[in-house]
Amino acid sequence: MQFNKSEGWPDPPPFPEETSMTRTPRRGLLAAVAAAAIGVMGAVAPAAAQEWRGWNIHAADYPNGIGMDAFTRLVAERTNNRIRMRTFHSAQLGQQDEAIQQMRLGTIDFANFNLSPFNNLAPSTNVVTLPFLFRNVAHMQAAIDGPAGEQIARDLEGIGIIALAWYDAGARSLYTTRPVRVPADLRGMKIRVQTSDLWIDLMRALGANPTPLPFGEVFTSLQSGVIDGAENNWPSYESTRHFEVARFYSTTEHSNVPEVLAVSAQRWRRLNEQERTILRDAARESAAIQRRSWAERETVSRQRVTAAGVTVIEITDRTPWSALMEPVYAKYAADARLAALVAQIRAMP
Ligand code: GTR
Repeated sequence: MQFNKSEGWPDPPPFPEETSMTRTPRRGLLAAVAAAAIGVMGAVAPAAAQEWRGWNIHAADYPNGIGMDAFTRLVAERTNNRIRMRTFHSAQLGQQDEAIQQMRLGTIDFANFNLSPFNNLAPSTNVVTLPFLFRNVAHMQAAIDGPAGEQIARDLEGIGIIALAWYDAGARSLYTTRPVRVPADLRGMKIRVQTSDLWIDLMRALGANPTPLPFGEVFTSLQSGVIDGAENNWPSYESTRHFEVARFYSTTEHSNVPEVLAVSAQRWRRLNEQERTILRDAARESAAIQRRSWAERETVSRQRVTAAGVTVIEITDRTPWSALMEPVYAKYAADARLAALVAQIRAMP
């Protein structure tokens, strides 16, 4: 079953276009007229209602968008529309690194982020990015819902971001314009990575030339030959149509880095305990929805790209790949705290 608005999620309440940052006197007047009209219609719109702006890199029908829409709907319902959130899907508010900065400044109020773009800002996020650390999805979920999540939430709070729940992002694999079966095939190939030192070192350790680029530039960079490949999970490979320009997908499954649903500390500080509980509960419930939707979408995306003629290169023996990762562990899990966390994750049943 797909979780989408047409099957169970009613439309959210109308959301005024302006925010305190964009409002002009004329638009302010229009807003006042609209608010008065709502009042006349008897809808509950208390004067102190807050309007929050949310960032999502993916399209609305991607599992993360479905999770975020569930989150905002639950919060609106449970606060009687006092906290009204609008998610700007498809990176309308900018690319990931800018969005992180905006969230720290409080001009974006909530967002779903992959944890890799935090690698250089929040040290413990490096641990869950580490290659070949998790045995499977259940192992990753146990770590992020447990000890890894606790430390990452603390580190993120230190940079002004409050983690509420963790979303799935599956396993990331390589996709390229030429077949890649063994690490030696990557020699001389320019592979896009997220903006993170760990990712640069990881790709270098595999023998490729790492090229950090925003997600939104990958398609044209593949098309124009600026890069020879990238790496991501099935749903991102499919939804971005990268599969049309990089026709080989090698199932390296080298990283299972999860994602966070988070709120700006600037907003969080001004919430009371009851509101915080509402947000935390809604976020956790949205994560359950996102994870179910994720599992379904992985299968669907794989089917779609296979039907479109992509060559899937099954990597059954990952030892030659993981054997090259020692320098990455030596550099990014060297610190005592992070090394202890890696050991704790490895020891998990
Ligand atoms: C996706 C992830 C995005 C973004 C993207 C990327 O899997 O959901 O948030 O991090 O990968 O590679 O930039």
